[in-house]
Amino acid sequence: MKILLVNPPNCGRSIPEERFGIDSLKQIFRGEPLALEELAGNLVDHEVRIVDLKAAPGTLEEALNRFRPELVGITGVTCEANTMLQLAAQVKEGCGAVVVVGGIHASNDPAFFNQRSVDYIVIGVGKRVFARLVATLERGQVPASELPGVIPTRPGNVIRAARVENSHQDLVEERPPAYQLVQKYRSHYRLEKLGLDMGFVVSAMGCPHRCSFCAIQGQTGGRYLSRSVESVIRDIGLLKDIPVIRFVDANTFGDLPRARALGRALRDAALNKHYLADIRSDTVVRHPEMLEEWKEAGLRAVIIGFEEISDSGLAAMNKANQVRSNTEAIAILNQLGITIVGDFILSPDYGEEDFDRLAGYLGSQRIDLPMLTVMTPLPGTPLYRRQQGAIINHNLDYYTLTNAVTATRLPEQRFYSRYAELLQQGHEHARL
Ligand code: B12
Ligand code: SF4
Repeated sequence: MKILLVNPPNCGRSIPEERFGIDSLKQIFRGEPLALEELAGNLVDHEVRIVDLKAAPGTLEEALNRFRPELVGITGVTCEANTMLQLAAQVKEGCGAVVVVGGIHASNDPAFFNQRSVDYIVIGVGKRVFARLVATLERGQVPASELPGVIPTRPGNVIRAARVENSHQDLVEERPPAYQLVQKYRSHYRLEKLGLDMGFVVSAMGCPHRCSFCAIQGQTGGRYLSRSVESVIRDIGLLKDIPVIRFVDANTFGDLPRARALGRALRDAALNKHYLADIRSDTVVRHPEMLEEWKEAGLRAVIIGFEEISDSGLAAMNKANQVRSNTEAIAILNQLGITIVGDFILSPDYGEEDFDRLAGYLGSQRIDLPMLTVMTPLPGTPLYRRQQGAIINHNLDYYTLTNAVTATRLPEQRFYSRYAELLQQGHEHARL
């Protein structure tokens, strides 16, 4: 079958820019579409292409005309969901191919895609089931609803998403991502700050924790699935001379024995690369020796969700962590010389004093690259269920985590000015 996999363009919108002319909060992100490469890696008997509209905006039409795909798969996060539907409509109009959507938004809010332009919604880790769906379609059968994680759309009717709990087999780790399919876009996947090429590798999916704002639970149906050390090393090898590898896992260290073994294997393999990985602060505090080994292996930077600077704030998010462990982790990582990318979540409820407190905390700690987002009730999360009634902006284009979609306590312009100021201060001496 001829299959085209589509990565949407950067399409998030920015309230501070549109209403108040503050353009420093609008962010453009880039990196390879690993979800699509993973899916393609398991479609061995088919002709598969990837079009990356983040790297080459406006090229879908040309790809449809040239390739005439029979099936098109579209990925995307929540702020891309509206655009995914537009792309689906463009596909239907352009070539009438079967349209399948998947990814983090589809997994958390499948009903959103119950539209005429979409034929199937895939939820959870789609790698195995997508190949089965394609095979079923190729045989000309109407895919039975028994394919776990595949929902045929029924526009105008309520669709029911059965709970999917993915297993290790869904990772199909014996089949590597088809990295070669994005070769022509490679020069776009750079770590701008360092001017170095960066490649993505997935070593685990899901997360064992349950933070109320986090959409990751929908990725695997709540399970934490880690891949074998051998398959991870193999994928890094496939990225050949790319010097920086970003593990795109929500939590690379969720299974300690595996994480330890992976660190040692990376060290022994001496691949001469730098690694970026996500870790929780409590893991750093409990296992500094493991971080030391990872540092030897090439760990350059960690991404940590510190989120809040009070224990009550962390508890309200069900973060199951404490400020003390955040601060201790920062000290340990500073001492080891591992760069810290630190995520913090500002509440729309922030007053002047809250901005002052956060500015004070950031000023007192050495966090190399603070990432500041605004608390956003993402569809499908426990936070969304709690705050649904308080949402004032339902347009998903704004769900980029840099807009307040519930009312701000401060006047909006003041909120965004202080947010922009904090970000500017944080990024003044940023390094990676
Ligand atoms: C790498 C990454 C990016 C890359 C994506 C590269 C690309 N696609 O071009 C870049 C840097 C561009 C990016 C950007 C953003 N990101 Co981002 N990103 C990630 C990250 C770290 C990993 C994603 C990944 O590659 N996973 C590995 C792949 C293999 O897993 P996967 O994507 O889930 O795909 C599997 C399944 O979902 C399924 N699947 C996926 N797509 C499809 C499609 C079909 C047809 C099928 C059948 C199946 C299927 O099969 C895949 C293989 O198993 C995640 C966090 C995480 N750990 O997941 C955040 C994450 C996805 N990003 C997030 C966000 C919010 C953003 C941004 C808005 C910026 C921000 N504030 O962080 C922007 C959005 C871009 C824009 N402005 O339009 C959120 C999304 C939450 C949500 N519900 O929207 C996440 C979950 C992180 C978080 N903070 O919670 N991101
Ligand atoms: S925020 Fe981090 S620790 Fe919490 S559930 Fe999401 S991935 Fe896991």
